[in-house]
Amino acid sequence: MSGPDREALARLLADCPIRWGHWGPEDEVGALNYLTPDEVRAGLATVRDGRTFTLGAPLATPQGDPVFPGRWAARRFVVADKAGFRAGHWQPLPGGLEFADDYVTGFAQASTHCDALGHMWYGDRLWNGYCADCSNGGMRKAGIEPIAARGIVGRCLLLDIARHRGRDALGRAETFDHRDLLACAAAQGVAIAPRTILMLRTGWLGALLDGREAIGPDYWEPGLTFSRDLVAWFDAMQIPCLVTDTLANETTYEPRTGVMLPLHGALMRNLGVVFTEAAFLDDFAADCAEDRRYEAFYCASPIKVAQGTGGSINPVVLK
Ligand code: UVW
Repeated sequence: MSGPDREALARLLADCPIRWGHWGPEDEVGALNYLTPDEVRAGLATVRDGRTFTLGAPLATPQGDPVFPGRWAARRFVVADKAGFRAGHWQPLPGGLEFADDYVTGFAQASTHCDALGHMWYGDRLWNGYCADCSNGGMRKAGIEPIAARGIVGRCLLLDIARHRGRDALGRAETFDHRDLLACAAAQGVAIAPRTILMLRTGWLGALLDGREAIGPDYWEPGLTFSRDLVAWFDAMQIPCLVTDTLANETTYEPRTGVMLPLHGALMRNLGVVFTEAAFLDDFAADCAEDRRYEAFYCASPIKVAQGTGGSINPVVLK
């Protein structure tokens, strides 16, 4: 696909709502402000039998992690292990204690992760109007630390788009929008309440992890597709956080203009919606399909990378 001009995204989003200043000039957590103590209690009220699910995909796997093309997977290097003690590279601590140590390196946006609000921008302004030069040498504004300090806690709702379409997983470039979310919710017998942490399952990550999908040079993922109505819906519903089982939380290109990742601009930069990507939703989704309960309590916090653009996250969901 040939690239659109550099102003195409700004034109596409020209009439979309922007929430800069809504939570004051110093805000760095955006729509997470919607997750008030009342919302946390509403989330807790969904918990009935104490079953728990974690959504983190493996990190630093030998076969390579789910990462967007252009990034590379996290790597783990063994620094200390029993073999090292046997070979005399390491000496036991006084008293005899031995240890295993790892060194892990990789992109903040590798495998399951949460994006800082300043992670992507256009027109030299990032979330809340901060100058994009705040990103120089580390995110001095709208980095991941304020999100990690606050945590992402509230009521979540799984919308299982793949199951709703009668499939294990959506295909390459397959799209859906807010009307599909409403139809899926209706089919699941649940209403989408305002201020809900939205979890959208495409089945894509499960397919990748078991080898039915691959990230090739013509990668184009399934997911939400941009429209002004969709952005207005997210704004009106006060969605604090979007969680999906794809790498970018949206289909890679806006089909009519070829603009890449417009919802990163419209939702993350302009509305302050926090993105959690590459979450493994299949086990939780199977449970929801069985008991027909799609709402749950969601509790997560990314790792606190100093001035980071994002951080690994392993959300815990309770039913
Ligand atoms: C992409 O993969 C581009 O998404 P993000 O950078 O938001 O993780």
